[in-house]
Amino acid sequence: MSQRRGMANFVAGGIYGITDDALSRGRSSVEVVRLLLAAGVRVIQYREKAKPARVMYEECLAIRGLTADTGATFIVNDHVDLAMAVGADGVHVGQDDLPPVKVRELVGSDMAIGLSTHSPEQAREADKLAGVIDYIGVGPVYATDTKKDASAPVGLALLEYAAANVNLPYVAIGGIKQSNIAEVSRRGPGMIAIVSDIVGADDIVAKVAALRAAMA
Ligand code: 3NM
Repeated sequence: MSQRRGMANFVAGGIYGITDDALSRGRSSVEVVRLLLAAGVRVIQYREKAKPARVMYEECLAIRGLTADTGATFIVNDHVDLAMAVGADGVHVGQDDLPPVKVRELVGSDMAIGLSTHSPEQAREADKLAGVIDYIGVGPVYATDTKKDASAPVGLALLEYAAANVNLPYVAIGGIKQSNIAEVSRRGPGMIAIVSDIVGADDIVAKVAALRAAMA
């Protein structure tokens, strides 16, 4: 496990919470993060696709404050500049973003970097970047409407591939919810990332408790 900022909170079976304002039933992303922290979620990613940079900056500053107060890990999706500007613990990038080696040059040696992968080949290539990146995402496990350009679902097979072949910590993502989290957690991923089933819940704290109970 890398010693980079925030990686100590990457524990097996941990829930990795991700914001999405549009799915949050009128709650702001900052409010959603408050609820995630109240539920004991220790890794939080800010993921907003359609907001002005200044708005994202203000929200990320607030979230940085909340996560620092509770010792939770704060990761910013896509925006390397934003992650640096607010002192996030990490930045998460996709296959079509800047190459991870360039991201590492920009952010320096302390910040964690996550990289999304969508196939065994991508997971294998990403694993070779150990030392540059700190964890990979694997998915979408199931179909999802949350990510507009999501690849075809990879099913549980990519999780099984990662469990057997990937040395970096990995995070399962895509369409994971209360009804299927047990079969995901049985494949032994480090963390489980969820957007819509959590941020869209009436009671976010109760939802996180129910997800944990479903995994047990
Ligand atoms: N990344 P939900 S799938 C943000 O496959 C994201 O890399 C994916 O949202 C990937 O939990 C996805 O609502 C969306 O399905 C996850």
